[in-house]
Amino acid sequence: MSKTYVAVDIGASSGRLMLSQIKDGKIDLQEVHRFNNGFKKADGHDCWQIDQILKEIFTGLKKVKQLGFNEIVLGIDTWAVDYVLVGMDGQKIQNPISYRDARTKDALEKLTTDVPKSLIYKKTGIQFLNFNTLYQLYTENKDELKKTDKIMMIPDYIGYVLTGNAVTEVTNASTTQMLNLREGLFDKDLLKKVHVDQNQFPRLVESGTILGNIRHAWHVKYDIPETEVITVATHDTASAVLGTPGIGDHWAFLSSGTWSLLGTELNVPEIGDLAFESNYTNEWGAYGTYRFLKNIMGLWMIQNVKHNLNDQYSFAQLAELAGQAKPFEQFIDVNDESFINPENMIEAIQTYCQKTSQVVPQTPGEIAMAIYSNLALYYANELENLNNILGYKLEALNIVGGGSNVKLLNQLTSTLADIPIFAGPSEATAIGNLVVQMITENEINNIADAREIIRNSYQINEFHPETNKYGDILKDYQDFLRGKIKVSE
Ligand code: LFR
Repeated sequence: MSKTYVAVDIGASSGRLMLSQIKDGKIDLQEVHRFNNGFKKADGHDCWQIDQILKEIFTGLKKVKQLGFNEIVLGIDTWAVDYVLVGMDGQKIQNPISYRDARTKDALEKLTTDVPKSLIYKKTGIQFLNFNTLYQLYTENKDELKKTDKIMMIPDYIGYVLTGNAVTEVTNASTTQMLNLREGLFDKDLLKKVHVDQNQFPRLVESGTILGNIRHAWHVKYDIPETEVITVATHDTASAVLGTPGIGDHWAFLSSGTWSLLGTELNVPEIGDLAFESNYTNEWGAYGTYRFLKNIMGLWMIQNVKHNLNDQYSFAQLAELAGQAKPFEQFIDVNDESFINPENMIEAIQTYCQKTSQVVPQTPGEIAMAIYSNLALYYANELENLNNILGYKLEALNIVGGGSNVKLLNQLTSTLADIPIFAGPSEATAIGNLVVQMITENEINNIADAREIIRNSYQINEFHPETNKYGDILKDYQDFLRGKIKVSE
């Protein structure tokens, strides 16, 4: 009988506790608890409700115990780049501010007038996103930073509250854009630039390190199982890629959730000129790998549209309505800044189309189709980019995460990018979190075996290109992105 494992997997829009055991050589997965997540305005900033998140974790753990499990292993993964400032008294100084908050709007530009982008890229290999921890810390109040004993990334902070032990796990720490690739440590010059001392970050650890047991006080207070916490690949995207059952060496992944993370796994970082110019990232992975990828706006757009429509349609209904609308009625650069955190996503899309003198989508179906068809175009364009940078052709695209269920999007992408798609599992992030726990506990040998087990445990749906379906639409879109098709401001 295998041990009982629980993944705490928290994304920007929801969190869940997934319980798992290995049964008959397969990964058995059961959702125990699910809750909403999101940021709220407080003191002029978009803040995560970290205490509420902790409460939900305890509620989930109590449910695990009620199901009859008295002893478990636990791993935590969340989104990246955000952090909690912890004071000398071991308590958080303030609620963590979301990476979508406007405070970092100009920070990237300001910091990189002093320190050249090419130098930062050579040191870190990380893509330039104005919300990277580097730029967030740059905007942080200097006095507040002085009062800070420890800076903890979100999943490390959760692990710290649970166990009392503090570490900085590398898959997530690499997204700070402050880790030096060559030295394997925080970069001294970049730390200096943001007035942070190396000791303010707890010690760096690899994924698959035992953190410790949950504190006795929490057992007493919440009636939860005996729990050993393992520091897994704490960045959700790192876990998602580990949970992706690709075959061979030349497969691409698309982790499709709030963000679309499109890329491939490498054993050596790729920081050449083309990678730099195309703003590709080399995030550190578990077991000596790198996630060579790009952030694409992703399902965030449709999540917001759903809210804007007062949640009267489910995601499945929106996809169905999209299927009844015409694709490619307008070109949208989905990574345009105006979609990062708009007041109203529908209006942001409509304004974009007006400004670029294109057809303005009106009905929910038209809006959803505008999003899906342009996401598919963007994916196809980036796959071509990836092939160019790598110098070889990626042979298949594995889509995981909630977005892997959107058949319309999968089919459009397969056809536009002319690539076979393997879709699933949708819970790859939780699964990636779990398999690192299982490898650490010696129940699975290594990640190659884990991926084979995942392949055998879940249904994977295939999509194949439809020939000659959309003519030169991808080329036209690429011209649009390059600004060749003039758009009026
Ligand atoms: C996905 C993700 C991305 C990261 C973004 C912000 O959930 O972790 O990898 O770039 O959120 O943290």
